[in-house]
Amino acid sequence: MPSSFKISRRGLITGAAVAGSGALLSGCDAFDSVADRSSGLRGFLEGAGNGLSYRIQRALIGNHSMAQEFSESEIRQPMRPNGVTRPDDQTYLGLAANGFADYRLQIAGLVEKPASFSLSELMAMPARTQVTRHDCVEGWSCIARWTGVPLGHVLDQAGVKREARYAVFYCLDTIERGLSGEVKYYESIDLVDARHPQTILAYGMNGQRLPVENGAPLRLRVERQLGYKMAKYVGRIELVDALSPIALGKGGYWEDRGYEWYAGI
Ligand SMILES: Nc1nc2c(c(=O)[nH]1)N[C@H]1C(S)=C(S)[C@@H](COP(=O)(O)O)O[C@H]1N2
Ligand SMILES: [Mo]
Repeated sequence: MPSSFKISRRGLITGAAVAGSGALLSGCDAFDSVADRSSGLRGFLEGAGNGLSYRIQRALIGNHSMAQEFSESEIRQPMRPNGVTRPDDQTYLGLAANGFADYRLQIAGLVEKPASFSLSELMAMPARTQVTRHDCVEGWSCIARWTGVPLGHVLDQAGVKREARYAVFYCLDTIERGLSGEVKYYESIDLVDARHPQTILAYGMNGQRLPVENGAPLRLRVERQLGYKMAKYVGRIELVDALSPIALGKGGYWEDRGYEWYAGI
């Protein structure tokens, strides 16, 4: 991604977020070499059109390759929060005030039976813990230990219809307040990534409840892609057959502002 793009993105982020990210930048390392965005393969992939990049990556890494996992000793703490870190939405604040006891994750769209799950129901489902590296497009990485329920398991509870191709994540936080109104964060992945064994809805981080900064009560981990794909504060997951009808049509808040939809690492 050209550096001019990074600058334009920083320009889009409003005051507090910029101040916060600057202050915390030293808490995490720059990209590890494997994720170096200027590396030959990486640059080649990013230079390609988005659809082409997606197909090449799928061909190169396959549908089932695993993201690298690390040992506990490699955890760099604290996990650096980024983007929205303290949602001020009334609905969210109400849920947070009550320790998310009234939170329910909604599963809707192209499913056999729309469903909703409380946090304790999600925590009672099969759990997976993984120590993985989070790479933000801004050029820093963190390693943290994530615990959650495999997304595939949750989707199976609702029964995904055959025609569904993508899972869209609607978040509880407002990322943008502008002249054209308020925008809550949203993201999407395809069902290959949704059913990948390392794709989890995380409620735990580094052995604790997921902090508000990092997306409490529930955030997506999709380990083969960049940080902006990993929706925090997930309130609703909708199964769809196309992304074009959603918001500005590119499948995510940052994608609608120029980022690639398939943000493979
Ligand atoms: N709901 C929501 N999810 C989000 C964001 C956000 O602002 N709101 N920022 C994204 C970006 S750019 C990154 S790098 C990661 C940051 O996750 P962290 O705060 O746990 O470091 O969350 C991603 N998911
Ligand atoms: Mo990011």
